[in-house]
Formats: sequence, C-alpha cells, structure tokens
Amino acid sequence: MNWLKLGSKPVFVTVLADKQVKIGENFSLKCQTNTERITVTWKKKDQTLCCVEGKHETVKDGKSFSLKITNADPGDEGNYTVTIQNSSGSASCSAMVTVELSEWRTVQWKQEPMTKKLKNFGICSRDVKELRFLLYGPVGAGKSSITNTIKTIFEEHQYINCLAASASTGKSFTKKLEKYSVGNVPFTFFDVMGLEKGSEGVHPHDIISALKGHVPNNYEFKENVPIDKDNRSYIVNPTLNDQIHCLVSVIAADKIILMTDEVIQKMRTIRAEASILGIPQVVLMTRVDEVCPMTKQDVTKIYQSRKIKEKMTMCSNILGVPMNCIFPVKNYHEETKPNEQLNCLMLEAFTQIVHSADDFVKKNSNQQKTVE
Ligand SMILES: Nc1nc2c(ncn2[C@@H]2O[C@H](COP(=O)(O)OP(=O)(O)OP(=O)(O)O)[C@@H](O)[C@H]2O)c(=O)[nH]1
Ligand SMILES: [Mg+2]
Repeated sequence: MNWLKLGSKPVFVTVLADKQVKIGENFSLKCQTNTERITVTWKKKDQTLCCVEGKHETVKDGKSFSLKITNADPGDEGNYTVTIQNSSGSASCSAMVTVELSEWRTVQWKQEPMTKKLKNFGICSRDVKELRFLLYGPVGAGKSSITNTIKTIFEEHQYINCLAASASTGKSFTKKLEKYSVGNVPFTFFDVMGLEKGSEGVHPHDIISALKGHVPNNYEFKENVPIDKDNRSYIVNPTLNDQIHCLVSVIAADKIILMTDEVIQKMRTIRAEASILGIPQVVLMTRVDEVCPMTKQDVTKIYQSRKIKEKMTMCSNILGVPMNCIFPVKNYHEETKPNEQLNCLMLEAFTQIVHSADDFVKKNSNQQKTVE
C-alpha cells in the first residue's frame, strides 16, 4: 500500500480504555488519532485479530477508529492492541477486556450482622471451650495473613503480630504450631509451618497428629522428624478440646500453577486423613487480587470474575474438594484502614468454618452422645 509521506509518525489523541463487560453485551474499543491517513491493525493477545462476521467490526469515522464486538462471551476476554501506522512510523495502545460472569454466588456485603452473629455464637457442647481451626498449605500461601485478617476484624485494630512473611523466600516463615485466639469469641486458629517439597517444611504426619490433638501449642516442628509417642511433648490421650474441629487448606490463587506434585500429594494425604477422622474441611484461596485486576479494584465483583472461578476450579481439581467448600478471600497486606468489603468476604468464609467445626463438635461430644 502507498502511504502519503506526512513527515511525522501518527499519534493517538485518545487511547483505548479498559472495559468490563457482561456476557451478551455489545461493546466498542475506541481511539482517536491526529490524522486519517494511516493504516490500522487490531491485535488480540498479540495475534492479529481475525474478524469474524457478526462478531467483530472495525469502524473508521474520520480520525476515530473503533472495534465493535457483538454479544460478548468469555472468549472475548483479553488484551487488545491497536497499531496505527504511516510511512514515518507507528504507534500502539492496548486495553484489557474483562468479561464478567453473572454473579454466581452472593455475599452479604454488610459486616455488622455477620460479626454480631459470630460474637453471639455459642458452641453446641459445654465440653468444648473453643472451636479450633488448623491452617495448612504451601509456604507463603497466606496462612498467617488469614489469622491477621480475622483478628483485625474482631479486635477492631490492624493486627500484625502473627508474622507474615514479607517476601517470598521459598522457606516457611512460621516454624511452630502457633495458637491465636480471636478477640472475645471462642475461636482459635492454629498456624503451622508451610508444606514444602521433599523432606523440607512441615511433615504431613505432624499435621495429622495436630488434627488428632497430639501436638501441644508452640511445638516447634522439626524438618523430616514427625512428632511421635516417644516425644515428651506428645499428648497421648487427647480430648475433643485438644483436637482440631475444622481443617482449613490455604492456597494462593497466583501460585496454584507453581505447586509441585509433591506438595499437592502431601495436601491430599492430609485431606484424606481428615476425611477418615470426619473433620470438616474448607479451602481458602488467598491473594485473589494478584490474579484478577477487576477484583483488586472492587472486591464485590469477585463472583463475577472468570479468572477467580477458573482458579477456584483449579483448586477443586487439585485437592478434590467441591466448589462449595472453596472460598476466595483477600487478606490485609498493604492496606492500613479497615475495609468492609474485604472483611465481609472473609467473614462469609469464616462463618462456614465456624458452623462446620460446631457440627463436628456436636457429632463427637460425649455430652451429645449420652443425650442421644
Ligand atoms: N496481594 C496479597 N498478598 C497477600 C495476601 N495474603 C497474603 N499475602 C502476602 O503473601 C505473603 C505470604 O503470606 P503469609 O501469610 O506469610 O504466608 P504463610 O502461608 O503464613 O507463609 P509461611 O508461614 O512462610 O509458610 C506475604 O507477603 C503476605 O503479605 C492477599 O490476599 N493478597
Ligand atoms: Mg506463616
């Protein structure tokens, strides 16, 4: 093609803007240039866009250029780039298109009713003083940050004592079975060292022993030497008060694909043992803001995000857990002010954990058994 020699390369007057669209919606990506005498090419995910009839239409109106897309579907999501060119040079700009799903799970975005219910919660059995939840998962999954977030919600100030690793070192920051009580509510978290490949990190048998109530608080895990009966700290005859009442698997949304087969296998072993013991299980998928810009910007859109649903499906497949046991959550990590939406998302998951743990206690308490 012959271009007119203009002497200067074309420039954008306005650039493409990111779009969030709903399934079935028609939308356009638009830009304006300083000249009409240019060739325009559109790319999607770095590939030249193959215009499909009835789906894509490129429109030129003077110095305005647009790409119209009809009937948005998940395949339309991605990064779009437009390049304008003349004989003197070219310029490009890009925009991200996100196709929202219809909201497939609802969250109560009001914190007060949820915290009120939990603050008034009474454990079903008098035998049990506190509901005990164990957090486990790969190194750096966000286990300690979950405790921080829940303590921040209930204690109403930023809680940062439960040390979270500041950077990804690949080595677990938490070494002990650390107990964290939550405000004035009868809920206790146990935070453990992360799972690692090979003989490193916490041994799956240590987690299984903790589930059964054999491991005392503050027990320092020893790599590759799981606690056993010969250890002086071993609790030989644990009661329901020593046991874990809900097992919480923690997986970081942005690190799922980095999980090694060995770590996945360790998680499966622990889950299988918890199933045999009848201990309920919930998966918390953290760092959702790292995989979905839409969620990062507005956490209330989380159940409209395809990316989040995709990551939850991956968790479900890897661990063999049904989707209704998986909760995507965001932790406090850089924010210093309370955030009601972040709290609500965590409280939805936490409420599920509390009720599952209470059901387990109900089934296993002596008091209940004698009544039955
Ligand atoms: N962006 C983002 N970062 C998070 C989130 N949750 C945790 N993090 C960060 O992820 C890193 C690891 O979090 P930790 O809570 O230390 O993870 P851990 O599972 O306790 O790690 P180990 O104890 O070392 O096994 C820290 O830098 C946190 O600040 C989240 O929801 N979003
Ligand atoms: Mg930790």
